[in-house]
Amino acid sequence: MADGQSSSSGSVPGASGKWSSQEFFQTQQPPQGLEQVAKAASEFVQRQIENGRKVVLVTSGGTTVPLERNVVRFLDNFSAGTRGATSAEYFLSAGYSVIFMSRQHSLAPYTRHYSHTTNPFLDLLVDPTTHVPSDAAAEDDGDTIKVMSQHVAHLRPILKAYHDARASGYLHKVSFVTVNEYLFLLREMSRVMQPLGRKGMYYLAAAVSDFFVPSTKVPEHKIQSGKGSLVIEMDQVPKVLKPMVQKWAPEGFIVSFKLETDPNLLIPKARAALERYGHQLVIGNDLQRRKFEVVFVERKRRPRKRTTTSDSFSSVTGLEKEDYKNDDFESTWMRLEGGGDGGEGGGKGGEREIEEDIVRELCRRHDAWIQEAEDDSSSR
Ligand code: PAZ
Repeated sequence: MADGQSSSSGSVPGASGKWSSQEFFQTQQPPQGLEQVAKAASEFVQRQIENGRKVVLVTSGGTTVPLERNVVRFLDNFSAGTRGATSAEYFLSAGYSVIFMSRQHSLAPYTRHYSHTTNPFLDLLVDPTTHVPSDAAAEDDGDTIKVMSQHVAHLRPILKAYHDARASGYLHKVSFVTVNEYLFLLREMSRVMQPLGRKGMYYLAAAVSDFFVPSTKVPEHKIQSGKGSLVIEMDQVPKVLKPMVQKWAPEGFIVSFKLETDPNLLIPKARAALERYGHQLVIGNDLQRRKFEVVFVERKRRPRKRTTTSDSFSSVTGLEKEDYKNDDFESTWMRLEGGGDGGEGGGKGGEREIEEDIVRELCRRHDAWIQEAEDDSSSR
């Protein structure tokens, strides 16, 4: 196949349950309004290029697999989008412009701190019927709703960063719901970012379904009960990292995430992904430990760039370097001291978040990646 993936066995796309990305994009329905979404993103990218800024595509949240075309039921996964939303904030602070491609209604940068489950916004507000007059912040002029004074210190910097991000024009949002929408959008956003060359980073933190139901097999109406158990046959979602690396974003700095529940699979699967797709980095994480422990798996650097991984990590606490056998790859664990769980919406005031360390290390690697190309062109 043109994209280098194994084809399905018959002439019918996906006949064996396996789809090449080419077959997928030729036969599945693109999301409505894709052209306009791509146009808006392209204009955003052009503005960032004019301003000389680096851009990162952050994918975030889970994808659904609808079981009916008039969708009543769908398969989903656990991801709330914490990793993506949190990382997007740190990328913005690090001077990146961000295309935040997330699952509709999942957590978003800044607003994530006041998720309805962990930190309901109404709980922060003064109840005008019981306000305490001695509390200056609680005085009610009948027109204004006040935030309780004990929450102001936490809210103020977040509110400022939120407004700064909106006013700056450095944050662009795109949303998806289904895995099909995600795949079409990923291809489109990658193409749109191509003109950035090495200044584009791709941070693929969304939890993407490995299986889907092709459009030809999705019933139009709600599946009826009464015939006993329901058997659903799903096909394998095409592996799009390979065409992404080779065609959609050939110069991009591509970081994928690998989630496992069996810790023994984490590094072997991450290495296999690097070998198969040839991108820059896989960040492995275990479902239960993902908020305080991740592992960077990457190819060993060539000798001419002798900023070793251990050097580049030296400023981060809780990191251990570990050469994984004597081969071409190395894995580096990153841990938050104390192993705290920041909760669904992220840390409460003062708690450290592992995304801060992840993003700092990625920025360093991305800069080296950009520099490498500049060195190459000046030595020619
Ligand atoms: O969204 P969240 O913060 O709850 O979880 C983040 C994550 C585990 C989905 C992410 O770190 C990740 O591993 N994404 C890739 C998952 C995968 O498809 O393997």
